[in-house]
Order: sequence, then structure tokens, then C-alpha cells
Amino acid sequence: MVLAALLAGLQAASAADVTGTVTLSGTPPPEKPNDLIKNDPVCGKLHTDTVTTHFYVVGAKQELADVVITIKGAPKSSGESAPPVVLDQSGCLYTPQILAIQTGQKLVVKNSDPVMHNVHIIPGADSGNKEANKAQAQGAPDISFSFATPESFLKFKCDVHPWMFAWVTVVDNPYFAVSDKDGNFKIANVPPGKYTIEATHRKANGGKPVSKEVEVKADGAKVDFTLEVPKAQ
Ligand SMILES: [Cu+2]
Repeated sequence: MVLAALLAGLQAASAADVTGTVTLSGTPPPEKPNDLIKNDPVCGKLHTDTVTTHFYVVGAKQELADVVITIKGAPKSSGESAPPVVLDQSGCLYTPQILAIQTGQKLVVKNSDPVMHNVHIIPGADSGNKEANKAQAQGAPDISFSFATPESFLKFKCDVHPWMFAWVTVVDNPYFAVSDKDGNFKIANVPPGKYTIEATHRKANGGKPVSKEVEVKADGAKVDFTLEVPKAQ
């Protein structure tokens, strides 16, 4: 009994949350209005507001969304039994535009629009992931994908609507997160230890990861990141 209680106590203290906030330093370039979607006879009608690019999603205090946070050296595992991640096509846009998924985890692609899309997945040339290209008509069943190899910002595009992109980072462990609109992220149940944590944004810091060394203790760890708008070329 005493031993069981002791073991349970040890187990409860053996994993912890890594949390933090990502902030952007500098002024991002203005987002561009999407005239292609505005002029499309079907997609244009799905929006009442002007659709723009979303290269930088920044809050009032420079909080930066859409930053992928990963932990290098964390114990690897397959995501086959993890809940599926959903990527929707809605208003002729991929939603969300930036997401992260575990190797082996199921990605379910939906079409919520009254128009055909096609899901064209273009991995890096030597990434080990496979290219795919599947049409998905209005009302067609969901299409599921999974990816075998880690990859940063694997590209999804729609060949029908040339403005439609999503970027999917594939991670070979369950310890990752994407910062929300308040710049916050939380990676749950990280085994205590010393790690390198990386924060990567598609545009900030030129798309290169920013690294920090961190020791995750029984009560977790807090790691904040500041990413920079690259100087104009
Ligand atoms: Cu489309």
C-alpha cells in the first residue's frame, strides 16, 4: 500500500507542462488584400470582409500566433493512437493555415465549401514524405492523411484556388504546440530533463528556428521566445 502510494506519487511528479509566450520584435510588413479570392465568382461570395494574407498574426502587445514549438531530444513515439487533427477548407481558405502533427497521427481534411477543392501535398524533395494530390468535391467525404517522417512546414496547396496554402509541421514525438492568438503555448506532460526547445515561424527570423536550452523539472518549465521581423532585403 505504502509502496503503491509512493509509486503513484512519483508517477504524478514525473511529467510536467512546458508553457510560454511568443512575442514579435519589429513591425511586420502590411498584409496584402487577396484580390484573387475577391474576384472568384464562388469564393468571393463566401466573404463579406476583405480577405488578406496572414503572414504575421500579431496581437496588441506583439503576441505572435502560428509559431510552432518543438522539443528536440524528447522521447520519440508514433501518433497512431492520438486523436486526429482536422484541417478544414472553409471560405476557400485552409483553416488553420499553420498546424503541427505527430508522425503517424491522422490528419482529416474536410471540405466545408460549396465548391471543389483539391488537396495537393508537396513535401520537401528528400523529406521522406509522399506527395499526394486528391480532388475533394463539394460534400465529398473527408480525406485522411498521415506522414512518416518529421518535416518543418510541409506544404499543402489547392490547385483550383492558387491562393490556398497550409503548412503542416510533422514531429516524431508528442511534445509540440502552436502558439495561439495571444502568443501562448502549452506542451503537456513533458518528461523532466534538459532539452533544446525550438520556436519556428514561417516568416519571422527568416523561417529559421530560435532555440533555447531548458530544464524541465517536476513542476514544469516556462520558456518565452522573442522572434524578429527580418530586415528588408
Ligand atoms: Cu480550393
